[in-house]
Amino acid sequence: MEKSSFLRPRSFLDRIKSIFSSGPAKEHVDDLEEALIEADIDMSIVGELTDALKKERISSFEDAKKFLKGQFILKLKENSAEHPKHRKIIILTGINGAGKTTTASKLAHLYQSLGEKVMFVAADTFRAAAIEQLEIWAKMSGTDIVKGIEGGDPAAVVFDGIVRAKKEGHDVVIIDTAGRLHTKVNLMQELLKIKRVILKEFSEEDIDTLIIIDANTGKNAFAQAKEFNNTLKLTGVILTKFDSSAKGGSVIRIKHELGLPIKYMTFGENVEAISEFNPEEFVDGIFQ
Ligand SMILES: Nc1nc2c(ncn2[C@@H]2O[C@H](COP(=O)(O)OP(=O)(O)OP(=O)(O)O)[C@@H](O)[C@H]2O)c(=O)[nH]1
Ligand SMILES: [Mg+2]
Repeated sequence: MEKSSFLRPRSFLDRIKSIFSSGPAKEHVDDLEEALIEADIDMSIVGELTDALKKERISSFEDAKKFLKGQFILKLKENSAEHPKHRKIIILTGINGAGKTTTASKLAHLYQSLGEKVMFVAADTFRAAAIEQLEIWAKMSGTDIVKGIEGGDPAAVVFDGIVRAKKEGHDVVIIDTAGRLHTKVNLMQELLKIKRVILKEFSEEDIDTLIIIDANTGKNAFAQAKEFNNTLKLTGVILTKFDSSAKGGSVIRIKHELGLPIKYMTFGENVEAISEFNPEEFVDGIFQ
């Protein structure tokens, strides 16, 4: 997988530092643009930022850092006030190993602590271990679970789950799906089928379709979000593994270009290691 320069925050910062050590921003526009592009900032923002750096007559590294931090936070906060906590049905999607199943348990724990009745649907029928993984947590926490059999049709399991949730009055259904590459068309269509099945009983407004992205992913994070969004009309993103050394990726681009809210961040294997996404904390990580 590609690595972003956010993965090496020092190199991004070092570049900005060396640019400003040799004069004000207006003399180094090309270098600034290049540093921002390599940090995965999308082109539409890069022009805006370099123009502003020139106009504001920013000439020291400290001022540039402060300015860029403020701008990144602003971009991440754009239009994000009005999102509800969650909808009735949550589909967790994403590439292999991103943290979907772990996040399913964390979300269940979080919503249960708010007094909600939660149901899991173990729709990763690709791996028996995935069903067991969720079942262990379901047993421990007393969460209802609907599961299929290895090799079964995930959409059929989902249908069973939502019918039961409707009958038994669950507040939220958390659907764990098998990891898949965004480039595999047939596997992406399988997710669309899951969504269609849900639409037989619920409406689009009842469904949160989230992509789980490992926060250590670089440029590829944007490609993942874009493809999943094209197929599924995502409603948000969860970033995982904030506790590892690396930070970020194309998160600002995902937010700005695709307009997808970043809902939560996770920071450990413990079931409580989840919080609402915090733009300040995220940007601090980039500028560490
Ligand atoms: N350090 C850390 N590890 C995490 C976090 N979230 C998940 N993991 C670990 O990442 C690995 C993959 O997590 P899973 O939840 O199984 O990922 P998945 O997306 O369900 O994987 P597939 O079902 O195989 O696609 C596991 O070893 C998890 O313990 C996190 O926030 N921090
Ligand atoms: Mg899984």
